[in-house]
Amino acid sequence: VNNKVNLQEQVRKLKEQKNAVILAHYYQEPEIQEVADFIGDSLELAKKAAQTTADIIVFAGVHFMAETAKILNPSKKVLLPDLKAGCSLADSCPPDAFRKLKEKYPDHAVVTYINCSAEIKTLSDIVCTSSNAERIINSIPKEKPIIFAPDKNLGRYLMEKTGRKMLLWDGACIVHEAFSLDKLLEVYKQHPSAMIIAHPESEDHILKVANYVGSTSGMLHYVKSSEHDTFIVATEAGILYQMQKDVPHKTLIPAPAKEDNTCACSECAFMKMNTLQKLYNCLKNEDPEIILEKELMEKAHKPIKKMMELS
Ligand code: CIZ
Ligand code: SF4
Repeated sequence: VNNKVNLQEQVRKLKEQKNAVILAHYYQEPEIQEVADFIGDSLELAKKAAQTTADIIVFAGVHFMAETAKILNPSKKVLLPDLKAGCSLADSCPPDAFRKLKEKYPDHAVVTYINCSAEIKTLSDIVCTSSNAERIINSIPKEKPIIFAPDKNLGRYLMEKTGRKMLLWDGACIVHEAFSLDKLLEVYKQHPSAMIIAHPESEDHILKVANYVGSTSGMLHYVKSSEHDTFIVATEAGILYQMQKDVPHKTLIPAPAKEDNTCACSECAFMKMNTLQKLYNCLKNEDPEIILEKELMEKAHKPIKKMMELS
């Protein structure tokens, strides 16, 4: 038998036996998305994690996402197929350095993008995702100064959108900073009727030429509801799988990366550390598991709960 189909069958069986739910991010490989109970962006998956009645959550995504699921479900077992599936953006904000910045500006409200470690979340007043960031920032009283971390590109974009000045942490995502403006414009020349759409983690010069800037779910919605039929997509290329399913007759072109990598587009290598085989293994062995200290979970839960209440 075909190994993939066989593995998928076994994953589905184990999932039933163990009352497990599989949450997969849009950036996961199609063969993982196919066995998932829910596919979504980080906000949608956090909401699913908060609602689930399963005993085990298998999180096919990166570490901070699985951590968030654990924080929302301290008594459940949360598994991540590969514990090394990290995030360059989360890593760009180490807790000690961030604590120092926070101490220097004690009067500032701390807003953190969900792409950060649980420890950074414990230092935050409120968490946001790219889908709700504007609303979260607007919820903070006008006179209150803000520290925004860790993504400087999203932070700069939000400053423009909200008119708020914010102190930005100097972090970024390698995947979203990999797009080449020159190459993007070359592709655009060949498809002059295309709409350029971009995730706000992308650099300013990319956002400036984009027709639409939005979160993962925002971009999916835009492409579905737009009357245009060609799109150049500046975000992680994994999104194209769901997007093409939504709009089978439209043309989707991944924005080209600066360096020619294997797909000439930008893929998150951390996300791709999860494989169908590792997913199967972790469900079978119930390992690797996300383990967090109780106190850390309680502290990190507060700013996530505040976000959930506002979104
Ligand atoms: O990790 C990411 O790059 C994103 C955009 C996640 C998400 O789903 O918001
Ligand atoms: Fe982190 Fe960027 Fe990968 Fe998202 S795409 S998980 S922000 S490294």
